[in-house]
Parts: sequence; C-alpha cells; structure tokens
Amino acid sequence: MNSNQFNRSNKVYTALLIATLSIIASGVYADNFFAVGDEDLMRSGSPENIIRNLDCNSAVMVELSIWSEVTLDGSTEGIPDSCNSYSCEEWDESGGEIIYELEVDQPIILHATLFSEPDLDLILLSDCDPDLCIGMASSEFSAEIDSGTYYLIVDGYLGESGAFSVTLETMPAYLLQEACDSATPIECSPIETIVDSNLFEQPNLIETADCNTFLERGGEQWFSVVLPDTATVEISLTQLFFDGAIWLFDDCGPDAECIAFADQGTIEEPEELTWKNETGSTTTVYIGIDSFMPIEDSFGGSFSLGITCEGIELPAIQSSWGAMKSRFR
Ligand SMILES: [Ca+2]
Ligand SMILES: [Ca+2]
Ligand SMILES: [Ca+2]
Repeated sequence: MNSNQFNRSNKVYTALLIATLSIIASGVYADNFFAVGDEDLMRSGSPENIIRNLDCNSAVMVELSIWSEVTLDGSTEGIPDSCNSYSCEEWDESGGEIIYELEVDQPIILHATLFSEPDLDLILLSDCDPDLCIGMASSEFSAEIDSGTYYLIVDGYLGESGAFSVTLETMPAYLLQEACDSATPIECSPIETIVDSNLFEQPNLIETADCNTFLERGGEQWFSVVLPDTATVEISLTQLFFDGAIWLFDDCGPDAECIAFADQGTIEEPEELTWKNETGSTTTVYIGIDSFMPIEDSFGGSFSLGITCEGIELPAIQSSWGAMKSRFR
C-alpha cells in the first residue's frame, strides 16, 4: 500500500469520526455526549434492587489536557457491585465497577473506547453521583466537556465482569487563541497576494470543528484578512507536497465559528476556498493552512498561498511593491 492509498483509507475512517463529532456539534444528544454505535442497542429492564453506593475515594486519577492519549488497563473480576444503576440509561449495571477520576484542565473533546470480552459499559459522571450522569455507552463515546473533575466508570452489564482496556484521546474543543495571535496579516486586494510558507514544526491547534470533513492532524500556518462587507476572498493553496486543507474562522476561542473549510484533493493536489462577507460589516477572517497528516520535514511542508479579494475598491495610485512583484512573477 503506498502512502497515497494509506491516506485515502485513513481519510474514510476519519470521515466517520467527523460524522460522529458533527452530531455532537449539532446537539442531537444531551450535554454534547454521543455514544458511538449505540443507536440500535436493544436493552430493557432496570435492576430489581437498586444499589447506589458509589464510593470514589479509591478512584484512579487521570489528568487530561488537549492531545492526551491514555490507555487504562484493568479488570473488574472479583470487584464488588457498589452501584447498579445510573440516571442516563435504565441498564442493569450489576457487575463490579472501576472508577477513574478525570482531571481536565481545559475544554476538550474526549473520545473514549472500551475493549473487553465481557459486556462492560462506560459511564461518564459530572460528579461522584449516579444521578449526575452525562452519558453511557456500550463501548465508545465522544463528549465535549469543560475543564473540571469528572468520573469515568467501567461497569458490568447484567453482572458481567472481567479484563478491559480503555483508550482516552482528547482534542481541543475550539480553535486555540494562539492561532489568531500568530496569524500573519495579509492585505486584501484584487491583485493576488502570493505567500510562500511552510507547515514544518508548526503547532497543531485544530483538528476538527463543526465544518470539516476530515481530521487535520498536521500543524497549521495562520493568516488574517480584513474583509469589507460584501467583498469576497478567494484562497488558493498550491505547490504543496502534503494533503492540504484550508480553514476559515471568524475568530479564536470558544465562541469562534468555522465559516468555511476545504479539503477536496489528496496528496499534492491544490485546494481552493471562496467566501463572501455577508455579515453586514467589515470582518477579520482567519485562514488556516493545515495538513491531513503531520509534516515530517521542511521539504514536505512547503506550500504557496494565493489570496485575492474581489469587490474591493483599489486605491487610485497606491500599489505595494509586493503586489506588483506577485503580479508579474
Ligand atoms: Ca455495578
Ligand atoms: Ca491541524
Ligand atoms: Ca487535501
């Protein structure tokens, strides 16, 4: 399998994960929690005698930040059943349970996957209380959560118990401020501005938002353009050796919106994006050039970015030397 094929199949997989994350973003499930693959899960009957003596004093502490990758191996074999009912689902969780205390230092998207022979389940609580249930999943979930303390419980359906492995992966829940702070301003002009740049060793500040179709695991270069009302920005990404993508954000931080995204082509194929400002006022937009996979060397990270703004009055005489050069290159 060559690298091109690898990227294509990997992109199909990440498209599935993105579909999951999009469902979170669209708020189909409460509290931004989505149980992967549980739509058709058929279970009935809550336990006859409800036990809710959850004790989190012995919980194993796990610290999570952005880009954490943690694997938790354990076994519920021989562990007593202290809690067989949680408020999210009427599932009979009468097996013994292991509790993890998650310390989260900033808003994240948490992706948890459980591997086990016996029928074990995952329960996410906002405190050590079965009534404060954020969500339950038979094997996998994604949840968008704020900073704070959470409890993740591995429990056994219908009294089952045994060995398990849980992987926790995290991503930032929004575009980090560093992206806007590091953005190179580009003057909006009807004459194309061309910038040659490189993604090598750039920080990975975003992988997913509610606009993208693939996870973009590479680091980004950020640019900003001040766009007058009704003007249109045309962005082109060319002369690249990676599988590039273009993000367009209206800001950074929790309230920022991804307003456009492009990742149509695969390795070395150009990308382009056009966006018209119909917000009613002059807007600064942030352009992120990203890569589907991390960039391994300087040669592989180079690219050429072209930015043209239509619907802008060109000043009568003024034309920057850089713009002139780019016109005649
Ligand atoms: Ca239990
Ligand atoms: Ca990225
Ligand atoms: Ca691409």
